[in-house]
Amino acid sequence: MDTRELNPHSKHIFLFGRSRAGKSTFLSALIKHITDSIDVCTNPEGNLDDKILINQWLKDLTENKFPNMTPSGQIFEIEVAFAHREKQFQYTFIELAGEDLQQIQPEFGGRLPENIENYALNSSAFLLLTDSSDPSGALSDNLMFWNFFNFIQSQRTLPLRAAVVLTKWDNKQNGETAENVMNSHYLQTLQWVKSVRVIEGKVFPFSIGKVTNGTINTLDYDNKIAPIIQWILKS
Ligand SMILES: Nc1nc2c(ncn2[C@@H]2O[C@H](COP(=O)(O)OP(=O)(O)OP(=O)(O)O)[C@@H](O)[C@H]2O)c(=O)[nH]1
Ligand SMILES: [Mg+2]
Repeated sequence: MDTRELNPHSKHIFLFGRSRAGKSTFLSALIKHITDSIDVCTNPEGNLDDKILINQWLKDLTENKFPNMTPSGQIFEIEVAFAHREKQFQYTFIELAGEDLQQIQPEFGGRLPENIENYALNSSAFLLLTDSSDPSGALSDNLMFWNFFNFIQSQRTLPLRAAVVLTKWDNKQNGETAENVMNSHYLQTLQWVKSVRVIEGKVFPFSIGKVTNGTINTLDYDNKIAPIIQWILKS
């Protein structure tokens, strides 16, 4: 894995979740939303691989395509700098393969690769993504989040900013609530997110839009992304 210095002028946002949780899809929608609705969006200091990835994501979205699976062993820094209501913001979203993040689980070694640890320990906020349409995977995600919290907590004493993103929400029945899903399948995660060790812990449902047979039929994510961006802007 590459080793890069963390940009000290940018707040790092760490995305955590297993393979196919929907991390890249979520992040591509977030970047597209910022590009479309906020004054300027650039990635001034990102390297070429990061820029190629962002451009590919934006192209995929305009063609209603899902992003490719993130290659294992690479760290992408998705840098966005923008002005919003006359204030300047700069964020670096850390985009990783679920395969690498899963190493936190005891059966995969029980530790994140060292340079991923470095990003995790220096991030300002954490987004924990889980596939809300997969109850059988929820149990292991709940455990994986628990292991991740324990790792962060063992290294940092201050409370952290963390939120859960329930992805693929389009598969849910009308009337289903994020609270119900958390209470049914992610009890420890919910307790942790709502505890005093987490600042402004939230649970956000998210979907890219209407998906039929694995293909994006209609993009419809802006109203789900907007409150998440508001939450990020406070970090
Ligand atoms: N129905 C539905 N399916 C989704 C949605 N987002 C992602 N998917 C499906 O989930 C798959 C995985 O999504 P990714 O965003 O690539 O997942 P990831 O967490 O980045 O996975 P890795 O790169 O392997 O870590 C996609 O290829 C889609 O098939 C969504 O909002 N709704
Ligand atoms: Mg990915």
